Amino acid sequence: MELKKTNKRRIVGLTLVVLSLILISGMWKLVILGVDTTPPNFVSTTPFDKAQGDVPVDFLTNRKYSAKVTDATSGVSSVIYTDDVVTYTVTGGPEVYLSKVAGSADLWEASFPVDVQYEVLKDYSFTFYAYDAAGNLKTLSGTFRVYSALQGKWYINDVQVTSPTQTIWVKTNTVTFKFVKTAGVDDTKITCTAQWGTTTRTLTKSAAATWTDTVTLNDGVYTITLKANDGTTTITLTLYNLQIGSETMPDWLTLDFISGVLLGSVGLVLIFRKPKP
Ligand SMILES: [Ca+2]
Repeated sequence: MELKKTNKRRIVGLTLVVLSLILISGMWKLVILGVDTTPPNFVSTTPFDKAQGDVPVDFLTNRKYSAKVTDATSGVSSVIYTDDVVTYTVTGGPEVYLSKVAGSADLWEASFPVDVQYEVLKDYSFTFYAYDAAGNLKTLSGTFRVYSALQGKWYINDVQVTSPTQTIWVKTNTVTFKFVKTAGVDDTKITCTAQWGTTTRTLTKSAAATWTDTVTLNDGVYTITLKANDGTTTITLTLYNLQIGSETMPDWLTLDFISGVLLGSVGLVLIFRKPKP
């Protein structure tokens, strides 16, 4: 009995020694084998195909390519971007490698190479490539176009012109026209004019996205056509009733000279009495 116990102990001990030697020598390796045959999925990209619309001009100032890419199985391992400009004009490489954005689950970004420039309203072909950890590849190709339609607000002596039927009263003969761009292409491509009769005034850029012109006008009623052009399209606003000078609004047309109030079917009617000279 004693001999059998000793043998058992010896066998167990020897087995442990052999297992230890295997582990120490590295012959034992833990291998996890996963199967992933599905390529990554593009959720969104910038730039994007023109079938989805124009890429906003912010793209030219932000100077970043970006892609949201997911892969549920092995995960996205790399995202690459290329287009006509990146491929043919940039020295040092035909493509751009995007980096995963820290703190984001699936956003990848890369800055434009320094010498890359795009023009508005020109078509460029692009391709994004995304690999997962298993080597599956998904590509996304398209044609993009950069443009944002010009939008802005017109002011006359800081009163916003909102409608052609609006009447703007100006007591002084010094009139300032102002256009403030709220969306659109680069300021250098924008021209603004104010026009009446045979006169056309071109506004000058006075601040970022702001153009102004100051002019002295005789008393009277003016029809003013305001135009802003971005090199491609012109937006026009015509104001039919700009009243210049104190003569256009009588002094006596104030509450001091109300001589009566009527409440009729048309609403409240105020009656003014013009004082005798
Ligand atoms: Ca996958």
